[in-house]
Amino acid sequence: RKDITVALAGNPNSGKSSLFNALTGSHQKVGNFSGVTIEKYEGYADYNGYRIRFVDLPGTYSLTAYSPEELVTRQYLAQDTPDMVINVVEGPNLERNLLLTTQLMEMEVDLLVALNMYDEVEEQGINIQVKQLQTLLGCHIVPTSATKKTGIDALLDHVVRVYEGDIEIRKNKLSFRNEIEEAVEAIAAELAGEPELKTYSSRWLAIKLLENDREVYSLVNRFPVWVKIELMLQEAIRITEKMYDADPEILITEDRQAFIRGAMEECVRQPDVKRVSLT
Ligand code: BGO
Repeated sequence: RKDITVALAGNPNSGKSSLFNALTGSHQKVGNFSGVTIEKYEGYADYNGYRIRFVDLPGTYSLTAYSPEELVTRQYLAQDTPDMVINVVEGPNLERNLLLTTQLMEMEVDLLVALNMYDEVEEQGINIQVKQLQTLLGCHIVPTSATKKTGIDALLDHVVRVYEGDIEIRKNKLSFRNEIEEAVEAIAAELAGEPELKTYSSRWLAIKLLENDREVYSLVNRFPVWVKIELMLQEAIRITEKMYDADPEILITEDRQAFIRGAMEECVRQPDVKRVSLT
């Protein structure tokens, strides 16, 4: 028997708990994430000779701001390094949910998207080009309905196939505008050489430093390479202030939003508004 560990991440109300229940049935226990009072639900599914262990992470809209839920999620992904992450997204509210998706892409985890509430997507007549969205996000997408229990086996099947490398997809990077992208890559290259940071994606650390993330600052500023990185950050700020009259943090947020808007335009058609008949 092979063990696979999968973390579930998603916005509050995306149907994450419902999906966790559908995946694990009665094989569940609850504990706490270390050091905090946030409950940690764990469970497993036995599927085709694999024991797939699921950890239900707290619901979050983002991995940027500071709430205990966001910190727990980040810490778990960076330090416990699950084999993959299923990002549960609310199909009818895709645009808002993709903000977290872009940030999971930045963490460079192996990602699968459960396009949940797909029953609602169909009922509302929303058209989602799943193949096209897969290419843009650089991960497989499985339509699910946690309440109608559809797509559950397909999801388990994808977990196994991604784990075994049977299905490949080119991980996609959300590229920022040139001035940011250059700074991200240069800083990431400096961080990549630090053995104590090796469970972290150096690209993610670089993005977070440019976003002024205090937690990542205090993680990184104790290493000798910090002296050089601090200068690189100052230089990035100088350049973006001059060119855009804005600091990198603002531009990174803008670029994420632009990516999401582009993805929505390319892949999602809302239903035609029905004419109200006046009889
Ligand atoms: C209520 N399809 C549909 N149609 N609904 C779903 C699906 C799905 O695939 N998945 C979940 N829901 P959570 P988080 C509710 O509880 O799992 C529904 O926060 C209600 N409750 O049933 O809790 C799910 O863990 C009264 O809805 O989400 C739940 O991510 C009236 O989405 C809600 C209507 O799911 C959130 C709905 C008393």
